[in-house]
Amino acid sequence: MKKRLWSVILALCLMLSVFALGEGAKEGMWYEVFVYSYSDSDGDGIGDLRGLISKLDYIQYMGYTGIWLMPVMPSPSYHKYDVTDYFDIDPAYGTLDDMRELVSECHARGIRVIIDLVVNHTSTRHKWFQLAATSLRFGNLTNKYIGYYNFRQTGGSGYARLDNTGWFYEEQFSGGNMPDLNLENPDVKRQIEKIMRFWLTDVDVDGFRLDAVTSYMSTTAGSIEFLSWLNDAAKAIKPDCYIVGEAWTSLGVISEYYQSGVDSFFLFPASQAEGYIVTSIKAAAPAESYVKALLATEQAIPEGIIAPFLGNHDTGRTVGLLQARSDPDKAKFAEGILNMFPGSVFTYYGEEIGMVGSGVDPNKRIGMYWADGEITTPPPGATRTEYAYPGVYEQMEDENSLLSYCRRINLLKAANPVVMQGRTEAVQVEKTCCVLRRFTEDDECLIAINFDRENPASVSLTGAYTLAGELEIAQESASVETADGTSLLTLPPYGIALLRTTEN
Ligand SMILES: [Ca+2]
Ligand SMILES: [Ca+2]
Repeated sequence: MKKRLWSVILALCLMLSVFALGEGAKEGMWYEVFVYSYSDSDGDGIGDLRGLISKLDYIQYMGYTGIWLMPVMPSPSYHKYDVTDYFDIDPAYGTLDDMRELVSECHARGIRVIIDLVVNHTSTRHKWFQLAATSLRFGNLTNKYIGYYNFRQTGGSGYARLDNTGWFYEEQFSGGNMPDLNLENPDVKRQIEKIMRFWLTDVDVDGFRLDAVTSYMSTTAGSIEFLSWLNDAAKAIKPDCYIVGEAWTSLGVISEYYQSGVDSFFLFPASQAEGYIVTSIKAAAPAESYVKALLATEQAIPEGIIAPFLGNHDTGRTVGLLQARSDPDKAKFAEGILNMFPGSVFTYYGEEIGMVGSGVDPNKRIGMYWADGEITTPPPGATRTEYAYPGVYEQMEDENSLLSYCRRINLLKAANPVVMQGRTEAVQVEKTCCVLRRFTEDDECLIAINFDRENPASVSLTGAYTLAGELEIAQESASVETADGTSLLTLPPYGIALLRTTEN
């Protein structure tokens, strides 16, 4: 009897702690999952929700606190960015009940779930477009669905002809059979609100990733206005939901988008080969380059959650960006310094094991490599499926693997949330080494980074500090020695350390 009571109390405590983790701060370690390529539960060659559910223990083990699912709604394409029904799950992925179970299994593990919400356009096969097109073909201009899209009788850039008619429809993503919705139409807005309510309440997701927000309207101001409306509508339904927008543009324009009140916009200028992270690693004065980019980002985004990432389903992967196919240390260090940006860092599935992929889109979205006998099938059109590093299970066994390093990053940040929630002040910046102060109103720490991959770095700091955590590349540790109110920090090559004042 007593034993059972204890286990009930223990279970309650566990539930409360998980609840506390999922609540409050929206900053976290996010993991982007392409369901198609992640894990296939029934052997039909297509990854699915039940496959993903079976891998949640792994995602939790890695320390990710949230997952972003690329579109899961019914769609004729493998990538599903052209939706035919906003209130269901694509049958290849499973059912709404599978989705509800996925969300509840995530929540039980302290993992939040956001889904791709694609409302700039629909599929041409969506019933709204089909009904509008049929009416136009019969010369009936009164059908209300015609107003859901932007039809006109002249062609031009961004317009496609409606087959066998003199009508053209707006299509910003040409050739994809993806007609743009008329987001100024109040009926369309009512539909979007209904869609958000369904996923936030009925399915209990924790927010959305908004696709292609710069294509919403013809001007930035127009898109921002629409985003403000969308954000208010979503937060009225679920006040703590998290929304992140895809504005693939410059820091200056991204900064304008934050005026909408949307929590985050992906920090595209940090990503890819020309982005802050990769260019800093390659720069002659890497620490200076990194700190400059970090401070400029915070200045441009004084409020709102920064959302840095290295690559996603539309870009090359980190190992390719860095030419690090046989240079795991460089790949680790890139993940390390990316994660020393504040905010919500997004990691694309497979980045944690150093997957490669470039060229045509399907190559960037190939199957997750779990083990030699368990490689998820690539999507149609993939021309290269090769893997530079071992699979998940092998890397889990290896303390020095990229996977183990990525896991240590997440654990370090979970133990020191100020890294995610704080803002930055440069304490010392030299050519290849920097010390940053990361602070919130009630917490602070120092982040020290050695960008030199050959030589250790030594830094003298005023005050007594202790090592609060570190990310070491090859089992070489940082050390701090304090005497007479001064601390001498030694960082190994590519070392990253967190320091706290000894009084804390
Ligand atoms: Ca399947
Ligand atoms: Ca549009």
